Amino acid sequence: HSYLQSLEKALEDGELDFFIQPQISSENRHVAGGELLIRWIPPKGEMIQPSQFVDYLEHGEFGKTFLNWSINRSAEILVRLKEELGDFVPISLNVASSYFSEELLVQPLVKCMSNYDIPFENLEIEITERVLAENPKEVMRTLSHLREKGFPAAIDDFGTGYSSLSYLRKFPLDRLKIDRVFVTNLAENEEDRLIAVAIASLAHVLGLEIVAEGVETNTQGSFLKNIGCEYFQGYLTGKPMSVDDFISFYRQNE
Ligand code: G
Ligand code: G
Ligand code: MN
Ligand code: NA
Repeated sequence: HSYLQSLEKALEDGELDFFIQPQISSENRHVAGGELLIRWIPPKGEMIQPSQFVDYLEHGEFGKTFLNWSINRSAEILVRLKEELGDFVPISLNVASSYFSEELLVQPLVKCMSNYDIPFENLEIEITERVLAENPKEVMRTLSHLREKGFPAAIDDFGTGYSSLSYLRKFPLDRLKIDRVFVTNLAENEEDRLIAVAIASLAHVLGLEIVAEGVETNTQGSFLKNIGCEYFQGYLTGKPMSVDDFISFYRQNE
């Protein structure tokens, strides 16, 4: 019995589900949305973090099955948020490079969101900077299709992936997520502060909004707000939590 088989069974048995990590507006601290992060919750025992199985989500047949499940589950979550909170709350979905195509990603997204009657602007697609650098042509095509349809796109883990600036300028993106390696030591490390400032000005020149990841303290938060980061995502704003907990969290922060 391989790990992959256990994972396939876990998906069938409903043991995989999304948690949501809130993103707040740096301006008024309201919940602006959240990132979907997958969790394996076995009926007995500890929750399993995605680092244990993320490779399987990003390759082969299971990756395809998982992506289709993810799209459908995102739609169900959006509908649930609307029912509970009175309106859609935008969420973001991580998509692996192997599936970043019009056929595997954009068409199923359009079909599913249309079936559920969800305006496409409510589901943002996150792609890591690494992927963008690896396969710029295909990524560019897929991003253009997403933009055409009205799905927002974000570049994730920014600062860790060596993307060329000439490419970055041409990609139809909406938001840039500063990787948490530049956020963690902001208070102590002058070099990290300078890098954060440089990334923020680059993002704004490119017309991208900024999400700072891994924000844990108010000191980091005020620095990031001052350099123009529009959104925070990190333990300061909330850990990844179940959809039920996210709904309560949202209500408390209204
Ligand atoms: O909390 P955290 O351990 O959730 O997530 C670790 C990493 O796993 C994330 O940075 C992300 O890259 C990846 N990840 C989490 N959820 C998903 C998902 O639904 N799909 C894909 N492809 N990757 C995910
Ligand atoms: O998609 P991405 O690789 O950015 O996923 C975010 C990862 O970072 C998840 O594993 C999540 O649990 C983790 N994370 C989110 N907020 C914080 C934080 O404030 N501090 C730390 N150390 N990790 C965080
Ligand atoms: Mn992400
Ligand atoms: Na990230």
